[in-house]
Amino acid sequence: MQLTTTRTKVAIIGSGPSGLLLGQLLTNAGIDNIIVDRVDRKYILERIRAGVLEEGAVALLDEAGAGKRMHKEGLLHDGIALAFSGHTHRIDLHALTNGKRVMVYGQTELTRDLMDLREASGATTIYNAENVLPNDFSEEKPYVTYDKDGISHRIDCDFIAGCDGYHGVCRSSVPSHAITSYERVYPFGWLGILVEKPPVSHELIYARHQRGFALCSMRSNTRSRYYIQVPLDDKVEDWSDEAFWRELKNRLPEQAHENLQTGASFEKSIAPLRSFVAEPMRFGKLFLAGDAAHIVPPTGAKGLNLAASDIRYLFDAMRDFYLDKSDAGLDAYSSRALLRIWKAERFSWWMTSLMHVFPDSSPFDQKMCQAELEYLVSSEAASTSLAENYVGLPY
Ligand code: RFL
Ligand code: PHB
Repeated sequence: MQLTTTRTKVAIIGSGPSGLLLGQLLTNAGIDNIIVDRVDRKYILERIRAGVLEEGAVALLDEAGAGKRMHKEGLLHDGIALAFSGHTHRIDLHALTNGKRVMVYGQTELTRDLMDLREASGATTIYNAENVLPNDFSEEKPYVTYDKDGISHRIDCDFIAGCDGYHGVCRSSVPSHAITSYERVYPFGWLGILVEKPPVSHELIYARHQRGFALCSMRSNTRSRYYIQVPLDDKVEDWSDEAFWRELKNRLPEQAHENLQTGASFEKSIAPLRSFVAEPMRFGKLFLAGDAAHIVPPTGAKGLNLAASDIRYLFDAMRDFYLDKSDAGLDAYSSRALLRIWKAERFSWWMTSLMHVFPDSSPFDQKMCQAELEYLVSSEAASTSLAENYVGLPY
């Protein structure tokens, strides 16, 4: 097979939010980089995922120059609601955190903005690359290889950024003795739908009911995103729209029913829930970031936000290396990132444990959840703890 060789400073594997954000920040700083992804732009933009951004993620997108449409079309939220025992309780995020809020803006839109910006800046992205592999990252001269259109390609680089998600090739290329994984798999998944109807409420509702968890979210004032907890072996095909709406209604307090506008869904999927962390996040010249290094269950809305904080640390470290000839940020990257990651893992695990019904939970366990929820909404200290985690811990 024919072979081509190119050179760049940073080879980025993965064109999701982590890879695109890092690429844009590097490009803006004059540090050249190439992004390689195994699928194409259209495929990436069809993955419906996150919806809630912390202020730190919003600031980073602004710094990258990708915030214009987000500020125009995104929705700023000052609170969330917790629903249980037939009632809804508002958590005033804004008041409890000295004025912080979250931005509701779909991951799909944010990814599109970053892709458009990259295209406009002329930086290289290779889509539909096959057999992508990080090589020699424990040596001085790492490189990435891939095949495309019958030609083998090699990218020589200074660093490889592994931004290729949970199922990517970077983490699995690390020898098993050099990496430690921590994992919890939850015994349920989330069935999510998108529907072209106004949201049931102008703020998100997280509901715990004896039949299971439900979440009312949105993408805009006219497009809603709803989720319900389902058993792991349920199939999307088993869930008609009618069955979904019936089950969602069952799990929401009655006062929410009259505002719930139902209709035909245009996307429906089931996501499993998992907590996962791989340590460390640096292996010589290879740096893992985002879902490649860690997964949280979506209950705390932290996955994309953690990807953003990893990129904050990694970009700063690479900029200091190239512009100030300092290794300090690169050396500290893994431990700095993991400190924040574990706190978000704890919050996401706690929210998930509190809001879901576990198949093996005893009547005692159920009472504990009930008591904790009552405490959460009646104690300012407890509500503040939830609020400061939800809006995002400092970077
Ligand atoms: P991604 O988005 O998975 O992108 C990885 C990219 O790498 C490519 N890739 C490869 N490329 C080359 N060679 C290979 N061998 C490759 N293997 C993979 C893939 O094609 C892809 O383009 O990881 P990234 O960039 O780290 O971004 C992480 C976020 O996508 C993720 O954390 C969030 O979506 C999680 N998440 C949420 N996060 C939030 O902060 N707030 C939320 O409200 C929220 N809700 C959610 C979520 C995730 C969900 N699902 C389905 C997992 C709701 C759901 C339902
Ligand atoms: C979403 O809108 O997709 C969403 C919002 C909040 C979450 C998880 C997902 O906690």
